[in-house]
Amino acid sequence: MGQAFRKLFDTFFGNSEMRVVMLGLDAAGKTTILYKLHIGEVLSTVPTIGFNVEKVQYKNVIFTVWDIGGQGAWKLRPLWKHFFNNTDGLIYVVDSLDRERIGWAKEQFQAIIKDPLMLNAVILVFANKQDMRGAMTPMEVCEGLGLYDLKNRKWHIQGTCALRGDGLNEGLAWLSSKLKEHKAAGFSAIAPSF
Ligand SMILES: Nc1nc2c(ncn2[C@@H]2O[C@H](COP(=O)(O)OP(=O)(O)OP(=O)(O)O)[C@@H](O)[C@H]2O)c(=O)[nH]1
Ligand SMILES: [Mg+2]
Repeated sequence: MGQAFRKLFDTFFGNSEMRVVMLGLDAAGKTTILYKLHIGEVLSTVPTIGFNVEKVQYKNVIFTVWDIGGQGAWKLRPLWKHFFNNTDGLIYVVDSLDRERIGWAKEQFQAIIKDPLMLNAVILVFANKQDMRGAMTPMEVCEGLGLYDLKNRKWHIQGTCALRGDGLNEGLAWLSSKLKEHKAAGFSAIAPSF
């Protein structure tokens, strides 16, 4: 799994730096995914700002995960933009079993992708926990998040089981090819205005 992923990145990315941000409600499976990728040591920090940050760098690709699902972090929303700086790709992870909170996941997702610093980011959604009985299908997650209504955005949804690693490579293959196209077309993440 880790090997295949490494090969994929070696093939797709040159030397330009890529920033991929992984977000989603608590318990969606973000940390599990990060570890499953085996791309490097996961550095975990709890900044004074109030939410946990995990970081992995593999060559020129920096993956950052923020746990911003909690109510406390939601209140700190105005500060998020400082972390969206130079984001090329967004991975949004959904717990497909959590039907009750799909509305909350949508609200958070829509707020994130509408942030001016995220407007050029390509969007990969992981409909995670597909191994669980009663899980929403990727199509249901798609509807739940309002993905069909997105205009002028590059997005893709992938069913995953992070525990087994199913779907992760497929999703990341899509992401890396889109990021490559994006960079080739001259898109770049918008610099933040502080
Ligand atoms: N059945 C199943 N369980 C999963 C899957 N992915 C993650 N989990 C479990 O879900 C729980 C939460 O996973 P985490 O990776 O800690 O989730 P997180 O998004 O990092 O959560 P926070 O750090 O609390 O925001 C753990 O008990 C995982 O083992 C999956 O694909 N299937
Ligand atoms: Mg976590």
